[in-house]
Amino acid sequence: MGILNATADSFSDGGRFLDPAAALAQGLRMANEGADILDVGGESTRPGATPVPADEEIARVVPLVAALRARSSVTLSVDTMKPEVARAAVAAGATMWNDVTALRHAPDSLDTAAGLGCEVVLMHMQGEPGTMQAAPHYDDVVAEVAAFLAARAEAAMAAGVAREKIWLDPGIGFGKHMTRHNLPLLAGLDRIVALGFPVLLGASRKRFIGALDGDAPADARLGGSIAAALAGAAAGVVAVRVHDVRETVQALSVWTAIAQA
Ligand code: HH2
Repeated sequence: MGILNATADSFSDGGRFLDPAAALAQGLRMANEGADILDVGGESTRPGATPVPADEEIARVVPLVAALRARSSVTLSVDTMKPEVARAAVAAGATMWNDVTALRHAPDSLDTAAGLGCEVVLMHMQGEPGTMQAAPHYDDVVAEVAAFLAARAEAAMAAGVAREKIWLDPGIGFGKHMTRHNLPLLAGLDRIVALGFPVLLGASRKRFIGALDGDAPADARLGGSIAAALAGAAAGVVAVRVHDVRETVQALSVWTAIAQA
């Protein structure tokens, strides 16, 4: 899954793809590089990011989804917590709703997902985006994330989302201490996979990688991002959400070829 942020302030690529032509070109480039899914977002979720009103988010995301749909057969996902944005994106050609709040943000999130009939990614986050990194706490991070995701999958199915449409995501970096929580979660991914749903992993360029490498900035975290993607593949995740598609596809191809030899 290639990341396409039409935002001003995303932590790694903010501002680069706010221009519609640049965003379209980047999306087509990632599809050509081997992305099976493009995840289009119009609002950053990083701590301190400026909230984006729904109409502005729709104006950023929908023309981009429509333009990509017209030029490529790649699966399109919308990264939003707002049901009205998800509805507009699905009408424009998206078939997946990636929600970092696991359909908890709005009272009608669950019903909207059921009504749209699209695939949904339910991600774990402790707290709210603005404050989630202040003091995250877990007694057993893997068990607590797994229990949360299982409960959200149950809630989605109770609202009418089909079981086969549900994906789970441990939410690396969302209300998690950089190393004390993210690393055990990456080491315990097999227990999230064991819940029986396809799992998406988003570790690309995240801060824990910098924390393990002398505070390397976001644009110098490719090696660590690939290491995390391979750890995910080894644990059985179905997709990795990444900025650097070509390099990740190459790493996964080599890893798969070795595993099969
Ligand atoms: N991470 C980010 C955003 N959305 N969605 C899922 N399912 N999983 C993730 O790990 C995830 C996500 C944060 O990364 P990015 O989009 O690069 O930054 P920002 O939120 O600042 O736009």
